[in-house]
Amino acid sequence: MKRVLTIQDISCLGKCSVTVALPIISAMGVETVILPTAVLSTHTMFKNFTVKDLTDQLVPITDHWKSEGVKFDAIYTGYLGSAEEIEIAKKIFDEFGGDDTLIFIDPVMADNGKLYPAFDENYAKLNAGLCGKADIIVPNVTEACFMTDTEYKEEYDEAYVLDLLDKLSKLGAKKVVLTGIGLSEGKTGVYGLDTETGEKIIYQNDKVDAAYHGTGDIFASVAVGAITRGISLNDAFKIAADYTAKTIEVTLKNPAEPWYGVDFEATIPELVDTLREYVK
Ligand code: PXL
Repeated sequence: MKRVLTIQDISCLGKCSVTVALPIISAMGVETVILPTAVLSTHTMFKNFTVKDLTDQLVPITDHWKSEGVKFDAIYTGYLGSAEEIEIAKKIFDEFGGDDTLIFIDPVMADNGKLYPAFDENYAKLNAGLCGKADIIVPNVTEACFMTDTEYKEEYDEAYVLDLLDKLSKLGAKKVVLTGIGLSEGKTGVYGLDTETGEKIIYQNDKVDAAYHGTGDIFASVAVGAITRGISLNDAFKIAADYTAKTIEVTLKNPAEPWYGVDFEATIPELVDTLREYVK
């Protein structure tokens, strides 16, 4: 069985980061090892959330794994809590990475033109440095703008997307994939570039008109699970985009719709069925 390490926070309530990555990647038939960067009472969109930073635990935990000779097929990072944790993540890539280990970075720090409460512009620059060590990065437009000193635009054309991809490529990642890109009215999806071959990765599906927390983490987790199962990048991002859209749709139909996250638990069986079509 393939094994993924995911490095991100535990938000106890709020369905994001580890509480999404662990069930989804496991359901996709991939062992999921977690390295929690912090424990929060909820994600940071709630008021008065508590935080216990776990920076001082990361090195002892990974040193123990090292002594056990543990290897990972992929390392997937999401929400990291501090500048120091970004530096430690780089060291973990150096220690556990290599030709057989995919480094997948979702530089979670911002959305809708704004940084999340815990972060500043310096953090964004450090995240840009981290992305330089990745095989695949999946920023949204806001994160891409903060990492490349580009003006954020709510409405844009394809030239703007290509310019962002060009600037992201210069950070050093091998594949740069922008998420939440709508190339026409009512659509959303991914627009990516393989910086080595120049090949594009484009997928558009119907935009469901709702914004929920944690959907980026669901998208990234499915993509990581699919790629680790040997599915091509184009198919992996299609599966991830379709699953995320379907899950938002199902959540919207739930009369007791939780506003803090989506009902991915209800759609996991469909994800597993979809996977069977691709992995025999
Ligand atoms: O879904 C991204 C995310 C992860 N972890 C925490 C967050 C957020 C987004 O706000 O606050 C703690």
